[in-house]
Amino acid sequence: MKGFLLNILLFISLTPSVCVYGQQEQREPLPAEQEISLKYGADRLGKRQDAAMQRFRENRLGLFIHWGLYAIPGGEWNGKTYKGAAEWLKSWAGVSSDEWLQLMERWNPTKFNAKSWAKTARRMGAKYVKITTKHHEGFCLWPSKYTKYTVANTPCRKDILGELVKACNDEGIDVHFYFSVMDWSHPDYRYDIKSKEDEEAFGRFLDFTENQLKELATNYPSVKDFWFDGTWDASIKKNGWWTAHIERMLKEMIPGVTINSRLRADDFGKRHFDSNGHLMGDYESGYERKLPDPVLDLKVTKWDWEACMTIPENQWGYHKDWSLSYVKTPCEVLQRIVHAVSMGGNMVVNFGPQADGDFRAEEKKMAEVIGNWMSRYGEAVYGCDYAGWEKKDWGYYTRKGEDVYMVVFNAPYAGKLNVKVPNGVKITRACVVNGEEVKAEEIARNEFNVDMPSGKMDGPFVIKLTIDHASDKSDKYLKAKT
Ligand code: JFZ
Repeated sequence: MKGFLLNILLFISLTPSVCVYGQQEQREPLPAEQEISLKYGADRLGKRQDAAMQRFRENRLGLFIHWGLYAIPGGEWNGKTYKGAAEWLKSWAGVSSDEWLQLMERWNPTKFNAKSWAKTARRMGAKYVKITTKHHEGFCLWPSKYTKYTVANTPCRKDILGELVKACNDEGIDVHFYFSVMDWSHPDYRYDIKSKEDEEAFGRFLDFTENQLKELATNYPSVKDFWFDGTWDASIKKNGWWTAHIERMLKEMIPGVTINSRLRADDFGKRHFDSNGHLMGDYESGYERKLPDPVLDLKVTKWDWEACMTIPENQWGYHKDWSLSYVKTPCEVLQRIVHAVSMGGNMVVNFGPQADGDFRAEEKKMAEVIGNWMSRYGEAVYGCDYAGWEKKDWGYYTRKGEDVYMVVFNAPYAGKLNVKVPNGVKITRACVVNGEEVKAEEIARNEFNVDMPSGKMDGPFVIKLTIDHASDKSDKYLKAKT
């Protein structure tokens, strides 16, 4: 709890006063007869079951990429280093938009190679790349015709987004678009609507944003997902109709496209979950610091969700100095990936490439270690879901059909991994994935001990359990009683 409060305080202190992030409070949905009628609430109840959603869900691991002008100063402005998120530097250092956007003259990522980014993602085991088409600063990685602040007007001139989409598609990697509605470069953006003038300006801004989204969907029709951000301001909350309209429009333009809950606000400005407690969009978008508790938060297994995480603390864009905060180890990153999957969610791990277009050494190493682990144990991640078994201290369960995986992060000195099985379930075989078979012994009713592998395990490992739904008649503990 203390850690949680500290995180919240840290987060609030890092957050400029102009924005208030929407909290994803979710309460039990109201009984149907007490529901209020909403024009812009959830479009659907329960999980989407179509093939595109299935694919989103089965991919499970994504690579987030935050890349924009902020990579150039890398957290430092006029000789001063700012500890906050590098992609927010404009705000921390109080830089005007005009001055900030002059960074475009220095946008010349000579080492950028879309193919090598796509290969890094694939080797890491990521099934999709989520790329910032436009972050809060307003600079577009594609040559948008609706603003001059784009890659087209830089020394590099390349359509970074187009190249990446093509390279990823060639590698069999899905592309998801991050898009910030809040745009610091646009004079018509408003944080709130307090006058007729605000209303008119923001109306023009919404048209501009809609045009950009249409442009993205038209020019890059293989995009699989739009991940909206920068939607927490009062101005957008007062225009819930627009968020519902945009979701519908994109879905008409790109059949199967998936959209995160952060886009949406309902008739009353309620975000993520509507005023009746129903999820809007196709999946809840959350953050690593709010990963659901594996015991207390099982409600999240009722809907699709995706969390994203950074390697240092809350640094998404490139920051020169990673010594300013704790930097997670590959094992800690893996644990969060598996934690998410064990509760029916996806995880997106973030990289913030350098201004020259290369990934920093720590990120390359991370991709390699995660990739090696995924190539051996990935079957416990891809296509897996919540297993429905009681959580144990040694790690997490994931499940694919009748196969249950034990992903062990904390090896017990006792040498036995205790497993509580649901009623009527027997473990008939236990085998380290791509390794030896281990003994699974029934030690009490609904309880097994699985042996630790005899070989040396130099990191988290996975045991695959084959299970059988034995009838109660064959249950020796039940028999002993009668
Ligand atoms: C937002 C952005 O402001 C940030 O720059 C980055 O792009 C990130 C992926 O998204 O930041 C947030 C928004 C909400 C939370 C955390 C970071 N949150 O609800 O915990």
